[in-house]
Amino acid sequence: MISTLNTGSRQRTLQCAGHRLDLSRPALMGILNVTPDSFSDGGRHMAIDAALAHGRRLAAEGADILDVGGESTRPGAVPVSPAEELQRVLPVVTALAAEGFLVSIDTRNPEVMRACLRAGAAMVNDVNGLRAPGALQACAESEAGLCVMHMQGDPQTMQINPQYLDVCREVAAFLAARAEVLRAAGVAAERICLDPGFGFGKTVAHNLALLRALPSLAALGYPLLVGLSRKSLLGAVTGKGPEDRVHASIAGALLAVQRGAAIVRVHDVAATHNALAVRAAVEESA
Ligand code: HH2
Repeated sequence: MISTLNTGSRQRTLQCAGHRLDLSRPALMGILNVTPDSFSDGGRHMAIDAALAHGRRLAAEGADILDVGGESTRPGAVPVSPAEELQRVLPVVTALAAEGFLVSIDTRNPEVMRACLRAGAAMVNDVNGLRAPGALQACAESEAGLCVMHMQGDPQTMQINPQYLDVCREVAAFLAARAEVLRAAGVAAERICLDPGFGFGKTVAHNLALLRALPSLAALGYPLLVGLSRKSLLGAVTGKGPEDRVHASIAGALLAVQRGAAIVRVHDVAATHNALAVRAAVEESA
């Protein structure tokens, strides 16, 4: 039996330090990778000026959150040291937060979390679900919004042979249990969102099953964040390489929102924003 802690009505906001993110309509998280090796945009925004310009462009195109990452977590990626990761992300987080943007730090590392929260990040996005020693403590003490993601294994080996008896039940149980741990550590429900972790220790069949099952994950009572943008699942379906998965990514974002996603994490903000505007026009005129 899957326990649901947050049994009240669906959360319509996510509290992220000084920002209250409106979730009465789908929110957009723009991806800003400051890495040499991310699977689709690695090396593009390594220079600080380029990263800041890209962040501002994503916001102008309609991103509600700027998700800054300094470590690729693509399958097979080699981990970077906390010092290296910090050197990449800290100037970018500091500058964009100072400009008033809602900045999220995409990290598994408690040291990076703490430094970025001090520098003005209002959200922590952890693909490891805040399971590293010290991660939960680093975040619980803050007022930041927290994204807890499901991942089977770790990035270096997770795609070798992912196995589940029932992927949807197992992911739901994991997310519900992590939300309970966060609540027990004093994190308010309004600060928590959950993510099934598309592509993180999952086959194409697992990813498709999870996409179909999003409504049952949304029923856990926390906002759902979904990241399908340019992922290999879309390559498997379309036969396209990462750069040519924009159209498939839009389809993925729309399907996710229709199935209950509150936040979609995307590379192609302008295109996704337009697609969601069409959806909103249809829904709101009904
Ligand atoms: N996917 C990636 C990174 N962070 N965070 C959340 N919450 N959900 C996701 O699905 C997710 C994530 C991987 O995508 P990307 O950042 O584009 O690539 P890389 O890890 O190679 O930098």
